[in-house]
Amino acid sequence: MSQIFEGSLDGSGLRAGIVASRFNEFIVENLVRGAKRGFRMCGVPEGSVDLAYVPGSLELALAARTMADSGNYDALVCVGCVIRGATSHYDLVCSEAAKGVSQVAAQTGIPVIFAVVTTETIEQAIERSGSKAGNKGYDGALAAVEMATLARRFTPGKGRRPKK
Ligand code: INI
Repeated sequence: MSQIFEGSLDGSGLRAGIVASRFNEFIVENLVRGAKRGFRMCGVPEGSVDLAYVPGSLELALAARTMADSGNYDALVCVGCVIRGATSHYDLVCSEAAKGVSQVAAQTGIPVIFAVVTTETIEQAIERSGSKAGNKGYDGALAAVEMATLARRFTPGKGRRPKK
């Protein structure tokens, strides 16, 4: 019979990193808090969650790459905020940031989650960073744990079933 593989939200034993942009810091700090809460909820101890700051969302990917290459992390979450009303190059920042982060994941094999709030208005950004539309940092942490635990299913000695 074919097999079905799934990750879980049991983050015990995982080492995680949060990469946070300082741009729109008043929003991003709520995403950082959300991401920390998400990891805590999944049983990742506080001491196993590192935090790195970068100037803006365009720098998230490089810092994530450096952290991924260190070999110290099972999963990373990138948090940031891009608001259309506040920038003339909104589309460029969003697409380059997203592309960069997904490339790091693909190139390193480590889950790197894009938890950047991209909105038309400040009000929408507030909604997605802990008020009525949830917290993208929290969601990102859960996605990171699910992806890291999924990866473990394929790692020898950590849950992979031998081929018959
Ligand atoms: N960075 C963001 O994270 N959000 C933004 O809304 C934003 N705007 O408005 O331009 C932004 N720009 C900075 C960019 O990410 C880089 O830090 C900067 O261009 C230096 O490389």
